[in-house]
Amino acid sequence: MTPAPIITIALSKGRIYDDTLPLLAQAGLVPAIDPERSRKLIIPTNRPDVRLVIVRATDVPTYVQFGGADLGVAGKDVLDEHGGDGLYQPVDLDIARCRMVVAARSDFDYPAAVAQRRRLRAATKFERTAREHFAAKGLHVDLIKLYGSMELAPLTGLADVIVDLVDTGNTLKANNLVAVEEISLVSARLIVNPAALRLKRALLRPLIDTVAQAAATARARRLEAAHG
Ligand code: PRT
Ligand code: MG
Repeated sequence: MTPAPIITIALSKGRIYDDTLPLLAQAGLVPAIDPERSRKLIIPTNRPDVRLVIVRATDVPTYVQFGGADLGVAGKDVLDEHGGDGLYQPVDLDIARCRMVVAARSDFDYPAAVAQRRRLRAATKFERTAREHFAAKGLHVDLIKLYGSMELAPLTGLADVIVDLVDTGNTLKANNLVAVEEISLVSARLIVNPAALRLKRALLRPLIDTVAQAAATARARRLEAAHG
C-alpha cells in the first residue's frame, strides 16, 4: 500500500500566520503547536495528512514553486517581487491588508520633484515594484536596496523617498514621513503548486475551496460591519 500523501502548507510567523489561522480553522484545521512559542519549523495539525512549515515571508513563494510546500500564503508585495513563476494563485484571501506607497519626509516636495523630472534616490526592499512604478511615471530613479527599517533612509539623507508598506500609518508618522503616492493595495493570496494540485487534487481541491469560502465570508462580514 502506498502511504497517503501529505499536504504541506507554508506560512510565515506574525500577521500572515495570525490572519490565516481562522481561515484554516473554518476548514477544520488546527495546528498542534503554536509556532510563536516553539522553535519547531514543522508544525503538525489535528489532521495527520496536513502539516505546516514556518518560513520567512519572502521564502513562501519559493517553497511552493519548488514543491517544498503544496500550498502557501504570501502577500501580493512578496509575490510581485518573486514574479509568480510556477505558482497558481487561485484566491485573494483579503487578509494582512495594507498599501504599497511612496513616502518622503514631510518637508520634501515630491510633486515638485516629479514635475521637474528630478533624478530621485529611492530606498526600498521592493526593488521590482519600485522600478516598475517609477518607470511607468517616466522618472529616472536610483534604487537603493534595503532589507528593513526603510523609514530611516530619508531621515539620514540616504534617499529622497522610500517605497514601503503602510497599514495604520503610525510608523511613518512617528518618523516624520508622509505617504506621497499610493502604488497599490496589498493583501495576502493563497498560492498553490500546480503539479501538487494535479497529483493530490482530491485532498487539495476541497481544502482550497473551503479556505476560499471562509475568506469570502470573512470579507462579507467585514464589509457589512464597515457599512453599519
Ligand atoms: O519581518 P520579516 O523581515 O521576517 O518579513 P516580512 O516583513 O516580509 O514579514 P511580515 O510578517 O512583517 O509581513 C508579512 C506580510 O504582511 C507582508 O508581506 C505584507 O503583505 C503584509 N503586511 C500587512 C505588512 C503590513 N501590513 C505592515 N504594516 N507588512 C509589513 N508592514 C510593516 C511596514 O513595512 C511598516 O514597517 O509595518 C510597518 C508599518 O505599519 P503601520 O501600521 O505603522 O503603518
Ligand atoms: Mg516585517
